[in-house]
Amino acid sequence: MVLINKAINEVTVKLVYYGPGLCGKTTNLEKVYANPKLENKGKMISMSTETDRTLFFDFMPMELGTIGGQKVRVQLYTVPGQVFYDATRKLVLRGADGVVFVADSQNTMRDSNIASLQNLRTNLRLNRLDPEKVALVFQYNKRDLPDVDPVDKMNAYLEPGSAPVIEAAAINGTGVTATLRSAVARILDNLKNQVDTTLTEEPELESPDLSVKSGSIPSSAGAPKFSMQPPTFVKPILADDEEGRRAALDRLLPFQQSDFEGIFEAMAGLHVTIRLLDPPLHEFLPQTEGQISTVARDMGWGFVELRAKVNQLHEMNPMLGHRGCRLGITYPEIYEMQVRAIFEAACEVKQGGIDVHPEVMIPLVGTTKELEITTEMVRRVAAEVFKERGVEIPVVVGTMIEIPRAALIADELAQTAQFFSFGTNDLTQMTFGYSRDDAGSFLPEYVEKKILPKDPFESVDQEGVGQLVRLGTERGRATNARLKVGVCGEHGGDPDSIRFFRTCKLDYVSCSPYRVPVARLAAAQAELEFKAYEG
Ligand SMILES: Nc1nc2c(ncn2[C@@H]2O[C@H](COP(=O)(O)OP(=O)(O)OP(=O)(O)O)[C@@H](O)[C@H]2O)c(=O)[nH]1
Ligand SMILES: [Mg+2]
Repeated sequence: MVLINKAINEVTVKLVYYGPGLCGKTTNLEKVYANPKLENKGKMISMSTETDRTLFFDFMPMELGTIGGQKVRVQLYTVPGQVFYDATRKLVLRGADGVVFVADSQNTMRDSNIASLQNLRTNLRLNRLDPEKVALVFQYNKRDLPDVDPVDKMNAYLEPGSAPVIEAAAINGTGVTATLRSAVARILDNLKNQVDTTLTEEPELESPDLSVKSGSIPSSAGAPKFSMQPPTFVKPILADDEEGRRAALDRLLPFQQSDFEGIFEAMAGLHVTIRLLDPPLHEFLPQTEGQISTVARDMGWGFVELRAKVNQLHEMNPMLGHRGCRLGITYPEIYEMQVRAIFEAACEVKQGGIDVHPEVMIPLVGTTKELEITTEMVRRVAAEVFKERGVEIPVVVGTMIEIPRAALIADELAQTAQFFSFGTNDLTQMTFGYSRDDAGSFLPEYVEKKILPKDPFESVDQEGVGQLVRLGTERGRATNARLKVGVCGEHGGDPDSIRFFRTCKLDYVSCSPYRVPVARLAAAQAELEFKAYEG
């Protein structure tokens, strides 16, 4: 909302930087802040998580001097890009006069850019702002990287229409000021032409419901309900001994429990699959010197001390390192805390009159022993909670099948697991021996040279990885005919892969919320096709 102070001929406008996670919104503001040519800036206020991801917003007021006889003040905001911060994004957009949509130009970010732009439009409407009229500027960021899509290609999928498009490498400061100027110019144009940016028709009251109704929710992705920064797994992992870990985990427990309660309430009686902590260690650890010093201050450690600890935990191949059930077995208190949080939450919600069906999923299992140890732990902790609370809930434990060895021994795993979920991202990575994070340097050429028909991380490799899915399912069901089997990962939203999974007789696919509509349609089509075929 433009604030005009006629007495001193001054206007204040609100400009929001929007875009997918890690596209560079905060970096834009930091570069504006650091640019000595842009004078009269207020202090930049950032509220971020320990890993520098935006938690609420970044904010910086600045004066742009006199434009067209009017003194112009701009309030710059960013939103948190991570998918689950939607409520905050909506709030920050309130009263925006202009939006810079920062797209991440890397070719792997296409879907995230599209989803974020769609989410921007929805949230503008929910704030009674007309997406067609609010001053909008597109910034295609990270042009310095090698794997970026050409501008034409991005234009084709983002359809900026008449909105200006500015190429940028915010990290070097390139395009940052041009973006800001362009956005402010658009806002002032609107002002001059007296464009009313409020929506004339009634907005849909709720954003379209894209929630996965029975999906797997990584248990580290907590919906933010708190006005303070919640603790994270960084402290338990950095702690020197079990006692230190337990103390840090005790602080984390209420946050996890509260997240699970929210999830169970929202799912109201539907099955909820919760994967225990899975990401590789380095995703929790501070990386840059700035991050290390923030965490050190927070933990009351010395910088050098913490840096040494981080170095000690450094792994050469984190995706193949100390993660998933390996972490859960060597630091059992981590999984115990998560399981306690799940069942405390389940009991609480059930006592409140809502039916709950939690299913606990163990990640990265490669041997029967790993599954047996973790399953026993889940059942033991759940039983403790039930005894303390006087409530009983069925305990269902299953496993991810994402290590090729797990697919091969699926018959044995099915003696313990009550369900399987093929994690086809990791399964693809480990079957091909391609690091998913590094394959961008050769996969496009492989596809171009027809060495591979498609990027196997986008559409499942039916010939190789698919064989493991089929075989794992058959072997698992040979032990337990009623075994529920599904798939989770990017492939769960890819129509060709979904059709293939149907031929393997999988029960469900799980995918990111934005892919749910496509996945549902593809699953329905596959079902009809096979019904017709099978007569
Ligand atoms: N190579 C390259 N990296 C960039 C560029 N802009 C930002 N980055 C990097 O991308 C990462 C994310 O940048 P941020 O500015 O924190 O992203 P954000 O959009 O604020 O992310 P969230 O708010 O946490 O979703 C950081 O490591 C930046 O250094 C760029 O132009 N080129
Ligand atoms: Mg940010």
